[in-house]
Amino acid sequence: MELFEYQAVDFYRTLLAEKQGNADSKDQERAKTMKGFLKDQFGHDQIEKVDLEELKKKVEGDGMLARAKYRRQVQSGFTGKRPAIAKNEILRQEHEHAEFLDESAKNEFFGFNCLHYSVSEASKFLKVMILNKSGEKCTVRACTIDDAAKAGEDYVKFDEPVSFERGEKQKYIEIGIMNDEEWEPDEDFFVQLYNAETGDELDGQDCRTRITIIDDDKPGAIYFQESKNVQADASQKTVTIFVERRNGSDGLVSVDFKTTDLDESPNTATAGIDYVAKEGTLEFKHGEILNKIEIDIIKKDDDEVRDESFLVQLSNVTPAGAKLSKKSYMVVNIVTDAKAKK
Ligand SMILES: [Ca+2]
Ligand SMILES: [Ca+2]
Ligand SMILES: [Ca+2]
Repeated sequence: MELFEYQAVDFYRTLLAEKQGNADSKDQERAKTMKGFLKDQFGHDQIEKVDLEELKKKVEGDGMLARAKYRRQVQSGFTGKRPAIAKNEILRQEHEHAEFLDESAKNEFFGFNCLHYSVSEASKFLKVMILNKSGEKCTVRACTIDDAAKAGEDYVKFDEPVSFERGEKQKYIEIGIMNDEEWEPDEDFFVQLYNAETGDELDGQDCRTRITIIDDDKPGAIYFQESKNVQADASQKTVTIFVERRNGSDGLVSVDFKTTDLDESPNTATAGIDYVAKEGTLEFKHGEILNKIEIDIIKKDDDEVRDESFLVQLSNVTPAGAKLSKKSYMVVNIVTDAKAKK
């Protein structure tokens, strides 16, 4: 990161120039980065309120650690871009750290050191650190709160007093994470700290931490098995169209299907005359990769030579994580002699 080629005085020069409207576009870029750093280190971005010696410490001297952490935080920032994850992969990550909060925004006695964790669904548990800032013997209550992630479905409810001995400045609690086979979006819940005696929610931005559960299930994509048209022999009672699930078979996936006449041409098969219209929903249970649609063909005089087509259309795949092939329809061709036609 370019920021740390700068000295503390560069912050003053650049940001004051910007305030006076004397910054060119390159300086404005720089100013933006510097302000981000100030906000994280001081809780605001007003350079005139920052003590030069303080800033020097952060930028040049013993601020090495703060800078490294800032850099790490920026790089691992959870900006909606989820990590790619394999099925059953264990992944536990920390994102925002409370040390970047302004002291006045924090609770005096208790707090989380990490304000946002992410954990993969297969991780079984997540350890969350609670700080006892006074170091005295004391108790705080920690309790989970649902957001999109629900206790009993996605994680194990936690609601317990956490006690510290004198001198014990931190402690981990363990939150159970529940695994399943169904695709879901990534979902959040919170852990909040409360006064152990009164039950009041504790003030301070570091008294609540967010946990994102990262889904690891691959519901796959739905395709017709046949890549060309399906040939249906006119002598048969039914024609079978196979539908496959590829690139994953986790959880329940469903897809709607419906027969449709093509057009008005003589080679169009007409529902009710040439075949029996049908619509419905195919369900692929967990692990299932093959399904079929059966459509009845209406019998004609033996001497009628047949060559007529209709469509089977797929639509509405669920859940949202499952995909549908670009080719979502199949042409079914009813012919007098399917073998000869092939
Ligand atoms: Ca789940
Ligand atoms: Ca899973
Ligand atoms: Ca899942």
